Amino acid sequence: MPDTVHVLNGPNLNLLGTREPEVYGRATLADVEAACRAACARHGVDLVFRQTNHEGELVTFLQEARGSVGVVLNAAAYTHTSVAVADAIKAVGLNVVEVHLSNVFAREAFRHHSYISPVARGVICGLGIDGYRLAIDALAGAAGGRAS
Ligand code: CA2
Repeated sequence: MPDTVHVLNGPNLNLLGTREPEVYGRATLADVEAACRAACARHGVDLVFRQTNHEGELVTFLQEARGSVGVVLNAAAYTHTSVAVADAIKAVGLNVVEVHLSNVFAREAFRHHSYISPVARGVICGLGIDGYRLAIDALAGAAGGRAS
């Protein structure tokens, strides 16, 4: 069975490309998925791509990623609020790369704190949709692989 990368997206990211293009760009979530699918194909790994507006469902998605190569996680606003998501990352013991489209450190102060960063393998922010591809390269590439 081929290795799998999970790309998990949090609340409101289903609206990408419809509002605030100056902050989040013009790509839709379908465009993000296509870029992730192409990156995974280059590495010969399968992709599970999901989005949810519900905190508990994001926790379930993380639990369901057990056994995978790793998770690319844009938890959106739950990044800044959710102990439950951070606990799930610790509990599953997965390689998680935290991704944000925007540079959260150039924005409001409440976006500067992340519950996820301390339990993530790495963090990418401010590079738009390219951040997802770079995270997949890190997780699935020869150098990243199953590093813990
Ligand atoms: O920059 C990112 O990727 C964020 O994770 C996006 C979150 C935000 O709460 C984080 O601080 C940074 C918000 C996602 C909402 O997406 C929208 C898309 C289109 C229109 C409005 C919101």
